[in-house]
Parts: sequence; C-alpha cells; structure tokens
Amino acid sequence: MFTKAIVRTPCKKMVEGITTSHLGKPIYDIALKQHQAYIQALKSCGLEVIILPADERFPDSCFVEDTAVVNEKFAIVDRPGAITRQGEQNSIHAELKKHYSDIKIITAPGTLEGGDVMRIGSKYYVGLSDRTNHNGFNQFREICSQFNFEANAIEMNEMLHLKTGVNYLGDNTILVAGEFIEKEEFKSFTKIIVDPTESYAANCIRINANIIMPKGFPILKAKLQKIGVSILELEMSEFQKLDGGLSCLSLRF
Ligand code: CIR
Repeated sequence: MFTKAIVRTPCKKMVEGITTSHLGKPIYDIALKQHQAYIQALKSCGLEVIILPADERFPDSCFVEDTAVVNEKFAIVDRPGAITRQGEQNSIHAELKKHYSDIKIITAPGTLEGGDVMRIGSKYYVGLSDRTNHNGFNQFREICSQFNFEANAIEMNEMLHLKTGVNYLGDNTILVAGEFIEKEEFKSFTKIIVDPTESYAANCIRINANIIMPKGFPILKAKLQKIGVSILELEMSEFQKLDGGLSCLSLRF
C-alpha cells in the first residue's frame, strides 16, 4: 500500500531533455498541464503528493523515479548513468531525509537508475541497461540483502530502462513488451503482452486499487479492463517525447 509520492515540477529546460524518440520537442505549457493531471491522479489513488520545485539545472529532473529507490523499509539514492542527470539525486536525497532515518547511496563507479528497478514482493529485478551498470547492481544487491530483499539482474539490449518494457501490476501479473516477453526470469508470472504498436503503454503503474495507463492505447486498455481493476488514463504526449513514462514521474512509497 502506497501512501506518499514525490514528484518534481518539470523545468523549462525540459525541452532539452535526453531523447531517442523523434517525436519532436515537448511543449512546456502542455507538459505542465499533463503533470498537474498526473498529480491529481496520484491524489485520487489516495496518495499524499510532495511536489518539489522545478530544477532548471537538469532538463530531465521531472523524471524523479530514476534518482532513488524507495520502499517501506529503506531508501537508496541512485547515481544516474546519464552524465547530464548526475546531480539530480542530491535534492531528492534532501527530501528523503524527511522520511527515512538511514539512507543508502550508490557511489561511483556504480550507476543505477530507478527506471531499471522493478519490485515484485521481496524481490527486485534490475535491468543492466546503458544507465545501470554491474557495479551499481552489485551495490544495490548488497543493500537489499541487509533488508532481506533479493535482487536479480536482467540482461537487456534494446530498451532505455527495464520498466520501459515490463511493469508489475500486482496479483502475480506483469505487463510486458518486446525484449522482455520471453525472458526466463519472468516465466512464472501471468503476462499481459503489450502489442508492438502500443509498446509505450508497457509503462503503466499500479497504485493501490488502481492502474494508471497512458491515454491512446485501446488494445491494451481492453486487456486491462478484463482484469477488473479501476483504470485511470492520462495524456502523456509531452513526456513520451523524452522517452519518459508514467512510472518515471514519481517516487511512490
Ligand atoms: C532520460 O533519458 O533519462 C529521460 N529523458 C527519460 C527518463 C525516463 N525515466 C524512466 O523511464 N524511469
């Protein structure tokens, strides 16, 4: 059960954020509106939302998920793999100190981004992406073991982050796309396969009794409606232009 979320208002410099999408530059005013709707959706799922001010030093700083891993027992401050994002984590660290007494830190030469970290019960799956390296994973695994959590590395080659392509929806069910569909590590889960034409929608978030999904993906919506959980749809076009999905915009704990 989540009770809180941390988000950060997008900064004007977001138009210079990292992207591989070829969808054009985000329109800042629209992004702000979409971000406000995101905050309302989190609140409607019962969360207290902590809104950090925009940080113009870092174009991608609204994607707070990448800067930390948080749960009911511990918090880890990440070391982003993207050079232009290194430093974003410091103000998140300051905020986390208000909620956690003992915060662990991923240090150089390790890199780890929260978008690569998926929790299922007491297990974490960690994508070895261009952003998260073996050293970062080893540090993460060592911290997890102190709290009786297990960490499993997932090799990956195509997607930005692990959660770009696989997300846990609860009830032993994962939403999965592309290179993760056939992964041995996920074979024991019930899979909802995302159609290749809708692969962006693989990044949905389960919050308490709700699933939040991006708007405009009817094939997936029909599949999710069958599992009988309340579905909230959000317009995400301006964040999609920066390869960002729903999970990236918050830290939930
Ligand atoms: C980046 O490339 O770092 C940002 N433009 C997007 C980060 C998305 N974060 C995530 O998937 N957790």
